[in-house]
Amino acid sequence: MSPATTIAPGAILLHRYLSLDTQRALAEQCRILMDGAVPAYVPVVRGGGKMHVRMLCLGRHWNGKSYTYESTRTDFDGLPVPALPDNLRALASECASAAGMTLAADLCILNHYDAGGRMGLHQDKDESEKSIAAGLPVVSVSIGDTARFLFGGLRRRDPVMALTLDSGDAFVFGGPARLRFHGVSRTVPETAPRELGLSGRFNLTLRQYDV
Ligand SMILES: O=C(O)CCC(=O)C(=O)O
Repeated sequence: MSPATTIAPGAILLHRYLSLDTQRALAEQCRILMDGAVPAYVPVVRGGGKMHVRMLCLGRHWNGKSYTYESTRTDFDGLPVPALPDNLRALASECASAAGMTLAADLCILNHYDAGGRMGLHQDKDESEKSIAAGLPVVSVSIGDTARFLFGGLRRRDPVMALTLDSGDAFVFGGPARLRFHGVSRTVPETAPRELGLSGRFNLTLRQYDV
């Protein structure tokens, strides 16, 4: 049983929650999904900037131009979003439960960070109003290289703490932490467990759009 550390009210870190075998299977599944018939891509967001990750949404597609969810990728290639695999839905609910919360995930944003990968401070607030009002958590699962994860407050200017997210970690933030700003300032190349045969870092954020 991996220890659950409360980082802030509603924000729980499950350090090394996933076994190496599970990490290996997930890394392989992520690779296959990202290079599949509906491949990952680098989103261009509203202001015209390119994100610094490759992204693939499952279950619902997050449109980086409109900041809304949709069933086809109208901001990119018009392809239908792939289904959310059952094992990822189950993983989300297991992690949420280990953190004392409940989640019936219906979507996942899967990102791959290469050596220069990062993500600016933002809130996850594009899920339904009901889901956010209920404080349903986001479950974030990390596989591969270690990341320097930034976790701030409810306002952009609030102080930010830096956490280390290692391969196999699950970070769950819901309830009063659901709308806290967060981001990734950098990844640490070559830190992924060798057994994964993985270059870079996968991060899966599992969310529940609807209540
Ligand atoms: O990669 C991470 O740890 C965070 C990802 C994230 O913030 C997001 O997908 O919204």
